[in-house]
Order: sequence, then C-alpha cells, then structure tokens
Amino acid sequence: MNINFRRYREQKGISQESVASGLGISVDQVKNYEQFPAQVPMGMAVKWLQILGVDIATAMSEEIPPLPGIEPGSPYAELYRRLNLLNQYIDENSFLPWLELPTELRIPNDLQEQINQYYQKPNVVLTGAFDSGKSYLANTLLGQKVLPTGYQPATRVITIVCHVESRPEWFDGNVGIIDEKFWQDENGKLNFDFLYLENRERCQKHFLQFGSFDLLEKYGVHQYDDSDDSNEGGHTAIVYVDAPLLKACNLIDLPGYSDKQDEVSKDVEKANSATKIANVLLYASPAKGHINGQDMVRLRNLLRLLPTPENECNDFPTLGNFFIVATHADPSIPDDELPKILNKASARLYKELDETAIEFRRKLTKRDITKEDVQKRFFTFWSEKPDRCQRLFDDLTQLLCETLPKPVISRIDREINAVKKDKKQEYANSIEQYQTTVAKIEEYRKELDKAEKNEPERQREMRQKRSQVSKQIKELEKDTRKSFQTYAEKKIDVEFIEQMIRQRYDKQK
Ligand SMILES: Nc1nc2c(ncn2[C@@H]2O[C@H](COP(=O)(O)OP(=O)(O)O)[C@@H](O)[C@H]2O)c(=O)[nH]1
Ligand SMILES: [Mg+2]
Repeated sequence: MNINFRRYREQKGISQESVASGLGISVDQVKNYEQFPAQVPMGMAVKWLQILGVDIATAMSEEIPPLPGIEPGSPYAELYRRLNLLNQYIDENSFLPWLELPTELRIPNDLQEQINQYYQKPNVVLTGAFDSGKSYLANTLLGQKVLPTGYQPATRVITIVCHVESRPEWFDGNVGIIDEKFWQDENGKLNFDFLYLENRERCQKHFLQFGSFDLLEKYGVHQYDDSDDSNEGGHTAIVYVDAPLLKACNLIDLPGYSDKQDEVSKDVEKANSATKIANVLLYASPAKGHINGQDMVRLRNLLRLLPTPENECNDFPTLGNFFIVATHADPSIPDDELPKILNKASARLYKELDETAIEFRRKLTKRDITKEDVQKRFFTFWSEKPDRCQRLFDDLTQLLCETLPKPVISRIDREINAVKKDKKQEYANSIEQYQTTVAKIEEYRKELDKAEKNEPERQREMRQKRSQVSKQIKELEKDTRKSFQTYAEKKIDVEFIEQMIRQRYDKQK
C-alpha cells in the first residue's frame, strides 16, 4: 500500500523514534519505509496506522496518488473522424438498388478493408526479464493499476491493453482470455497478427473466458508446465481500459524472458514475434546490474526486428522508437550514480552491437548511428521519483502524440488520395460513356421531333406515291391483257394449228 506515513507522522508531531519503538524496528528502517511505503508489509502498515492514530479506511482513500500516467492526447481523432466519414459514405452508397445502371459499378469493399486497417494504433511493447518491472511501468504509464505486479512465478500471459472505446460490442466485460491456438497461423506458426482480433469467428473459437480485472490476477499467477507442449502458444489477455495513453497506442506487456537458456526457451520466439508488431519497444532492465549478458543477447535480436520508422519520415529521430529503461532506479542509488550507470551501459551496448545489430540497422535506415544516438535511448524509471521518470515520459509522450502519428497519417492520406484519384479516373471513364450516350440521345430526339413534324407531309407523299403505283399497275395490267390478246389471236388460227400438228406428230391419223 502506498500510504504517506511520513505526512501523517509529521501532522501528528510523532517522532520516527517512537514509531520505530512501537513497531519494534530500527529508526533507519522507518526512514527507509517512509521513502518506500509500497514495501511496508500489510500487517505492519495496519499497526503503523494505529500508532499514528489514523483510520485505515482514511489512509486507503488517501493513498499516494500514482503518477497521472502519460497523456499524449488524441493524435488519431481527426484521422478516425475522416475514416468514419469515408466508411459511412461507402456504406450508404455501395448499394443503389433503385439505380438500374446498364453497367455495373464497382462496390468498394476492398477499400473498406483497407480503411479498417488504418484504425490500428501503434503498438508499444514492453519486454525484458521477469521481475524487471515491466507491468509496474505499464501501470504507471496508464495512470492506474491494471496489470498484476509483484514477484510472480513465471507466467506466460501476454497482455494486450487497448482503449475501451475500441472494445467490440460482443465483448463481455473488461478482460478476455484467449487460448494458446489463437495466434497460430495456418502453418501452426506463432503470428501476432492484430487483425485476428477483428475476426469475430476466430475470437469466438478461441476466447476462453470474459470477466473483470481480477481475471488477470487469476491467469497471471497460474504457473504453466514448460514441458506441456499444448501451452506453447501461451495465453493472451485482452484488456480494455479507459486511460489517456491508450488513445494514442495499444500497450503490450510480454511475459518476461525466463531464467532459462534463451536457446531452449519459447519466450524468445514469443518476444521475437511480438517485436515485429511493435512500433515502439520498451526494454526493461533493472538499474542495478543494468544490461547484463542475457539482456545484450536479447537486445541484439530485438534491434534487428524492430521496425524502422526512420525510413518513412526523414525527421524521425534515430532509434526514436527504441527505449532502454533502467527500472528500479530507486533512491538507494544516489543521483550522481544514475547517469554513470546509463552511460556505462550505453557505451557497452554500442561497443558490443556496433558491428552487428547496429550496423544492420544503419544499412536498413541508410543512416549513421552514433554512440550519442544510442546513449539518448537510455532512460531511468522509479515511479515514486518523478524526476527519474520525467525524461522517459516526455520522450514517449512526444513520440506518441506527434513524431509517430505524423508519418502514419501522411502515409494514410497519401494512400487514400491515390485510391480517390484512381476511382475518380474509373468513374470519369464511366461518366464519359454515359455522356456520349446522352449526347446521342439528344441528337436522335431532335431527329424524331423533325420526323414527327414532317409526318403529315410524309403521309401525303406516301399516298401520292401509292396511287401512282396503283395507277401504273392498272396501266401495265391493261397493256399486258392487250398484248396477250394480240398474241393469242395470232396463234389460234386454222392454218397455224394445222401446220403445228403436221410438224409435231408422226402418226398422221
Ligand atoms: N515501488 C515500486 N516498486 C516497483 C517499481 N517497479 C517495479 N516495482 C516492483 O518490482 C516488482 C516486479 O515488478 P513487475 O512489474 O511485476 O515485474 P515484471 O515481471 O517485469 O512485470 C513488483 O513487486 C513491483 O511492485 C517502482 O517503480 N516502484
Ligand atoms: Mg509482469
């Protein structure tokens, strides 16, 4: 419990000595606990409050407020508004049953699919060894206790925290647990494709349970047997929370790397897959013993996998989406000691990865990466000491509210404009066809008009021509009769018939 024992003691005018004797501990211990009230065991806290004469309920309601969390604003609100509008427009205009067009219009379903992908927020992934303070850091960034913290047995739960606004209607509660097969692609390979979460059928098949935040505790402390292959994919918890941070990103808390050799550990595969979907990576490593050998191996791997927004935007800071956080930077480490820890660790990292992962990234981004660039990516964190969190929070806020959205929004604008231009051309062609037809219709209509006006005259001409033809037929008939008669009279003659018979028949009888 984060109780401000010191403030209550000072208000009541009680000395540290009398608290110490009342609790049966040393004065130094009292001093230490006053500095780290979260470390006071529950039983002692109750007794302590009794000594100070403070009611437990009051103390609980007045717990030291956690840091407010970071507030990057709503960098995508305007983008989403425009996407919504576009989607709505497509929905309303896709089907025009009343419009019986002779040619088929293309229904832009494919465009809608593309638009849906644009709603994906950047993913901030937290990784590092077990107990390095990832979940605690995540809670502090969120400004509320969402994820279970504490020295826990090795859990394999990946926690994805999203803004409550993006919760699907069918999602019941704040937390959903997905089984291990959810992330497997058709080849059975682990693939953290966030679009799987949009696939309702897939979700229905793999969601094990819905509930409130206490579900996280339940699944969080469950210990899995590593030899059990069915757990390979690991469980995932999807959590919907109302926190300002989540307006600008999703937060993903990975299960820590175990103490096992990385070569045999499934954690490595998981962390590597998750890094591919990370737009921002926060690597936690305790300030004491900051960046040990294991960390170095993992960081070499992660640095190769982390996306390179540098390539999308020229003024994106070098390694700007990569944060190495010296956690547990508590007051037992003196102020002047901390910069030394960071400098030493960053120099070591630079030296060890200069020719491998850092060189790989130089080639990938076509940018130099200096020792100073690397040094700038090291931060400290201890939630009770805001001055030791400030640089991390400021840098992350700036990244989430401006540096990251800018290139993303301009890319989306570019792509949508290209689609619009494309469609415009397509529709322009159709329109041209219709216009040609319409223009011809006008022409024909004019001709029809003319013909209709001319109809009586045409009829008269027809009648005249018809009577001419009839007259001619009659005349020709007369002529024919006449010439036939002349011909017949010539042939029906006694002399002529006799001659014909004599010529044609042999038998004289
Ligand atoms: N008081 C305090 N405790 C911290 C802080 N960071 C980590 N811890 C403690 O360190 C332990 C391990 O932290 P946790 O976030 O669970 O580690 P994870 O395994 O990396 O997620 C927990 O008991 C936390 O309460 C901090 O900033 N302040
Ligand atoms: Mg944790």
